[in-house]
Amino acid sequence: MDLLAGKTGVVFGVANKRSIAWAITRAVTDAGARVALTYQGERLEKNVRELAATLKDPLILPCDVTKDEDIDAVYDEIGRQFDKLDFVIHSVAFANSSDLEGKFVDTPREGFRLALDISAYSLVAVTRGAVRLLKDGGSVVTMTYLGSERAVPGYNVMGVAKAALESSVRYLAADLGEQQIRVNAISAGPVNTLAARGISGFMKMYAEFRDAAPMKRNVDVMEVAGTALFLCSDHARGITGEIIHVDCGYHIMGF
Ligand code: NAD
Ligand code: 0WE
Repeated sequence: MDLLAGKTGVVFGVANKRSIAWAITRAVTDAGARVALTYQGERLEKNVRELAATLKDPLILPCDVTKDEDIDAVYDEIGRQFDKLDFVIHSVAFANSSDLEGKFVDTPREGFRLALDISAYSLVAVTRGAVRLLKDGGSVVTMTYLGSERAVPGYNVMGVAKAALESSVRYLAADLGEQQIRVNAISAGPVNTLAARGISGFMKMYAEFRDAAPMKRNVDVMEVAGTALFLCSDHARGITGEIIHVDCGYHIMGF
């Protein structure tokens, strides 16, 4: 069942084997796709190259999403190596750790700017760069979290960035629909990635999420990856501008 046979994609946001982006990479490559992976900086290059060694014909490129010239270079090289692109996975977020604790009201201007640049504007930039290569239309998928819709203690400026990201999904979907380019987000429940584990109180929240969710369990990262695979496939060809919750039903509950 090669859902993505003959398709090509680019994945932004693999840092290590626990990254949601890596789970998505495995799902789409298992389904027959060829991918380009980008890594944030030299610190992560070795990691990403080791992971990519398990893939068939991967392309590995550096990209700091705060740099327009990096994004341009990624698409120039993809244009040279792949004829065209069919999907883009955006799985990138960052806020200063000092802004993910304490009160949101104390967020400094620079912390706000940084979080929104990396976590929201970057979707606009990587989508715009991809358009010329998404010749037959395609699918852009980004990752979000419930903290965009609700005030989750500690998520703070990341919640504001995710609200901007989700709104960007709708405006991008409106702009690019005519070209059959679909833009959607997956709102995942807490996933035990290395980044998440670095957040104080994450494990406690992870356990409380499980008890409150209708399904009484946490989300498995492969459930998120499966949804991304679906969104990249022709089965989702009528879906754009959507935020799909993959959270074992957590968000439907009052308390
Ligand atoms: P992760 O740390 O594995 O992934 C985050 C990625 O962002 C890393 O690969 C990092 O290199 C990249 N990144 C940060 N700054 C960058 C920059 N300037 N340029 C390029 N790349 C940069 O953690 P993850 O949990 O897999 O997060 C992936 C996405 O999923 C994020 O958008 C996150 O908000 C979202 N998400 C995570 C969870 C969770 O609980 N883990 C839940 C819902 C949504
Ligand atoms: O989007 C996220 C976290 C993204 C993230 C993680 C870090 C850790 C390291 C962004 N920036 C940084 N900066 C760092 O220095 N999630 C959805 C996971 C998450 O983070 C939380 C959560 C959940 C869930 C923070 C507080 C409360 C809940």
